[in-house]
Amino acid sequence: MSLQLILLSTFALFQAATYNWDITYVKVNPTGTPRRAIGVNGAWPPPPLEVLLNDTFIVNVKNSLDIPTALHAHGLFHNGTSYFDGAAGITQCPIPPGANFTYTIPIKQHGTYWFHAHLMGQYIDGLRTSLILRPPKEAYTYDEEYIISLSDWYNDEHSVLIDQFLSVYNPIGIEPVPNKGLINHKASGSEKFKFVPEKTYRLRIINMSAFAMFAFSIDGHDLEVIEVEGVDTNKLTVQTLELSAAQRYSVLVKAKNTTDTNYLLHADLLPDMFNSIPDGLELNLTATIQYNENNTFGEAYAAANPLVASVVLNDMDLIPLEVIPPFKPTRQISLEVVFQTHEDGKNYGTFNNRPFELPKNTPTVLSALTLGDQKTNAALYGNAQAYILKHMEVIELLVLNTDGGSHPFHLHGHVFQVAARGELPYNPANVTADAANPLRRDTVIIPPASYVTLRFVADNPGPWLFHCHIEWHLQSGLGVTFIEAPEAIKYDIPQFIKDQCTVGGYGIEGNANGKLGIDMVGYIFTPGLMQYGIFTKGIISLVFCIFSAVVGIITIIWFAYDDIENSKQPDTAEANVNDNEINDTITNEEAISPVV
Ligand SMILES: *[C@@H]1O[C@H](CO)[C@@H](O)[C@H](O)[C@H]1NC(C)=O
Ligand SMILES: *[C@@H]1O[C@H](CO)[C@@H](O)[C@H](O)[C@H]1NC(C)=O
Ligand SMILES: *[C@@H]1O[C@H](CO)[C@@H](O)[C@H](O)[C@H]1NC(C)=O
Ligand SMILES: *[C@@H]1O[C@H](CO)[C@@H](O)[C@H](O)[C@H]1NC(C)=O
Ligand SMILES: *[C@@H]1O[C@H](CO)[C@@H](O)[C@H](O)[C@H]1NC(C)=O
Ligand SMILES: *[C@@H]1O[C@H](CO)[C@@H](O)[C@H](O)[C@H]1NC(C)=O
Ligand SMILES: *[C@@H]1O[C@H](CO)[C@@H](O)[C@H](O)[C@H]1NC(C)=O
Ligand SMILES: *[C@@H]1O[C@H](CO)[C@@H](O)[C@H](O)[C@H]1NC(C)=O
Ligand SMILES: [Cu+2]
Repeated sequence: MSLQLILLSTFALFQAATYNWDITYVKVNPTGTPRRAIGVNGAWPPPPLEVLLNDTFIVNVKNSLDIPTALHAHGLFHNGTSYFDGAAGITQCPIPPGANFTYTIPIKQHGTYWFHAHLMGQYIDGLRTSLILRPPKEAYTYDEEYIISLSDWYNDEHSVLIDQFLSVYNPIGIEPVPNKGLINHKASGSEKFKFVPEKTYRLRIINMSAFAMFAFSIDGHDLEVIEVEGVDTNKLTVQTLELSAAQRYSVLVKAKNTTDTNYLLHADLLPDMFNSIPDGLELNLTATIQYNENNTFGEAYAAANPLVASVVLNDMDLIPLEVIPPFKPTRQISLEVVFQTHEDGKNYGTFNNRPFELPKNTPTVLSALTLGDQKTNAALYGNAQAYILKHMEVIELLVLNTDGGSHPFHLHGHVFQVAARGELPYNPANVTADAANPLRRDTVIIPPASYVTLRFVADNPGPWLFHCHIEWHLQSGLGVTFIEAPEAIKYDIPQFIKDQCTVGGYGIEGNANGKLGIDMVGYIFTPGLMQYGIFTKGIISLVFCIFSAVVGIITIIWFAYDDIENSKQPDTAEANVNDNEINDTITNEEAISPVV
């Protein structure tokens, strides 16, 4: 029996939830201003996704855009298959226009997740939807369920906004402010959730925004939190939840016993981070909790306005149902959030002054697999800002936010324990991290002038991003890559992924520069980085740079001379080769600009 047959018959033992996604441009108008969005199979919003625990989640992607793309299942561990994490440039190459890519993801988790583009801020253009993973039996019983997705919406396309944002004309890094907020991809006031008296509803609230932060509440109703990002928790009753980009909660809501009145559901955009509030941006979004189609909002609404007396969730109070005592860290990594203007006049968001960028050539996962005994040399991963983790090391990330804004940080491939959170200055002597069973989640908000300590075990070999989920900040460099246990990576990358790298002009082996060994000659680092010196052998590399520059100049002169010689006898074949090279360079540069 061939290997393929064996694989097929093994797969047959499991069910698969298969989705065919043709990624296309679609004309949409959710807010009164028509624009082009990125949708699926000619429609927008993309369909919601659902998979049963232990089934295989399969998405057959066909890229019908004129730009590359990639898709990320947010919050999934991809244990043993990190090349399906969808982080373009890190775990795969971008899917070239016209190409197909099949994500095959065995589902070992349950809860509320989402699926979104992970390249160049494309999800801002609408390529985002819910992903619900269902266990055979939920931890709590309820009658019905609604998914409530909250997102921000811009009248311009991401490419326009990114150019404005990462520009010398924006040296202090003012982020584009959304034009509208949407509830379930619809304008405020349009969405209705029908409630039947006495029933219990599970609301799965997903913040899919690129920038805005929301406060969520329902007039006259308490929210009983039961899940945070795939982790079931003890019930905790609150009236308001604040969600930052990429965060999710499930709450149980008990319906009233009469149909006298309808209620408003609120998702208020918190404008603290907005530099200014554009005309027409309604901050307080609403939807209807509809008990009675003939009634509007009665006295109960005014009396029960949660803004009067509201308990806001402190996520640190959530206690996971599955008890995991605090991990004992064996290594601390300290990451300080710094926004500053760099040598090229642009404002970069960084950890420890080092802006993250995609590798210029070979994607990180293929470097980790092919660098041999150099795979633990962090410098060879270029501006991916690699930290090499040893297998089973217990990591404590100390994240210091000295910035004036809140940032939601997301770790791929894990949930982390939130051991402590507090105001700066950080003083280890007065940090109390004593919860017996600390909060676990995959995206955490760090308020201005605060720190958090996050703990996880390096038990998932592969390259994993840790980044700010405010899309603008990731674009400007606020991320690092953990190369987790590169020596323990067991898999081989499927051939079609390597083929797509080749088509896109990327390398399939060696360092971020696409060269074997430690040769980083010619690699262009992010402006401003040189002064911090990530190379221990910086001076040697500088000498090599100068050497290669000189060689480069000589080569150009030599080729120019050669061309003059050739132009006497035109050679069509060679001209074609040159054309291709030029095209490759263009595709490459577009795809590797400092965006994910
Ligand atoms: C899922 O698979 C695991 C191990 O493969 C097994 O222990 C578990 O019972 C399965 N769960 C369901 C719901 O099938
Ligand atoms: C991509 O998949 C579609 C089916 O979804 C198929 O028709 C098409 O030929 C495939 N394209 C390539 C380049 O393989
Ligand atoms: C969603 O996240 C964004 C970005 O952090 C935030 O501004 C917005 O208020 C959040 N929405 C909700 C409903 O929490
Ligand atoms: C309906 O709910 C209200 C408030 O929760 C309670 O006072 C009342 O007794 C309930 N009525 C019935 C018929 O259950
Ligand atoms: C919008 O909601 C915020 C709280 O989320 C509240 O402080 C403010 O008064 C509301 N604004 C309006 C116009 O209702
Ligand atoms: C709403 O009004 C319509 C027409 O008067 C009626 O048929 C319907 O039953 C009413 N619905 C409720 C929930 O009372
Ligand atoms: C923590 O330590 C600092 C000194 O760095 C001190 O000023 C502060 O009061 C301490 N905070 C608490 C809560 O003890
Ligand atoms: C990954 O799988 C290994 C081996 O089964 C297991 O020990 C580890 O806990 C898993 N890690 C995650 C994050 O799922
Ligand atoms: Cu941020």
